[in-house]
Amino acid sequence: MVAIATTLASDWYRGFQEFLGNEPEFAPLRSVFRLTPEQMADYDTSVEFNYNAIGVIHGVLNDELNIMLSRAFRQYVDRIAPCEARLERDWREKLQVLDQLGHCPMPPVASSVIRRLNDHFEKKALHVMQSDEIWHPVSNEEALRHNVARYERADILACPDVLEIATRPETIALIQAHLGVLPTLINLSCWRSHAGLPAPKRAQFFHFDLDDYRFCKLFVYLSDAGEGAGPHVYVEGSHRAALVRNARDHWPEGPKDFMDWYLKSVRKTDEDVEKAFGNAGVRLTGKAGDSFITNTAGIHKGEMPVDQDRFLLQMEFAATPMLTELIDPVPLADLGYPEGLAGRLNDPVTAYVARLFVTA
Ligand SMILES: O=C(O)CCC(=O)C(=O)O
Repeated sequence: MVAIATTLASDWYRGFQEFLGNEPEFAPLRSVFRLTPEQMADYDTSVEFNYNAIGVIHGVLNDELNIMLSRAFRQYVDRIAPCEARLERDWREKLQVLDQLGHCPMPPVASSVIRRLNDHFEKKALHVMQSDEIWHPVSNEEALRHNVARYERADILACPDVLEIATRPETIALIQAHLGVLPTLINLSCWRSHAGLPAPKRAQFFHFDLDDYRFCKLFVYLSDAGEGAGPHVYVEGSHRAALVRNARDHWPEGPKDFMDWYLKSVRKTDEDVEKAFGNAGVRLTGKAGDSFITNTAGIHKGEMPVDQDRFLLQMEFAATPMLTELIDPVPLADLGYPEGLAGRLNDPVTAYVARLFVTA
């Protein structure tokens, strides 16, 4: 059932490995990407390799390596999915903010669309993670007893508004400019965070993600997310190696202690984050329909709601096809999307972006 998704990923990584082998400009990357194309073509081997390499590259805080890697991804993807960067003039300011701060506001989603999304998901089953680390369907009442309850990928994909929002040309152009490469949509998530629970869990603590070599997330609030409703909190600039190096060099207990804290304590306290970066993040409060992008390689959390539940849609884009779930793309015709969206998803550039989710 997952042969197509894994083949899509394996073919990409094998092709990238061959590309590196043939391009003298990228010879320095060969000591990092040291597998053969055949090894990269084995899905399990490439997953293990990539997760390890992503962590190592994040931890060495090396700008030159990151710049070269971005250039290599761009040149490789330009060959398999040629695409002119089409960032309109009035979006360039957004790009600067996103590059600099690690987050930027996006145009709000219309209230009629937010209503449709709410209506759609109200009829779908929520799932919670049980002690076996597997997501199980539960009643809405039971879901309220869990910090976070999410919807399944098939139910998310069934709502055309989700891919309509994810594949807007100006959004893709902005993300392409930020990541330095035409992105691949690697994840669609939709979840409710519940108020009134005793303690934060998982992503409700500060952390950074290691989801790919370069990646970012598009958020849409499907409910109001005011102060008591668990807004997204982001430490500005913490996606940049320079800021992390600066924090490392000023950490009172020394650079080694900082790196141990930064890399090894998966969930970070507000106090430690403030000690490292001089602040405990900006709180991205908003109304239903408000939308923003964050580069979650920077330090962030979804605060535990205190007095109001929060409902959120999130779409993740990455430089490489790092699968987040072993689920095959669905044939476009099976989804019954409106003609305009289906037409957009048939365009070769959008088809590349969304290929882990929909296929021709
Ligand atoms: O819920 C949020 O606002 C943050 C989610 C998060 O931490 C993540 O996507 O990595």
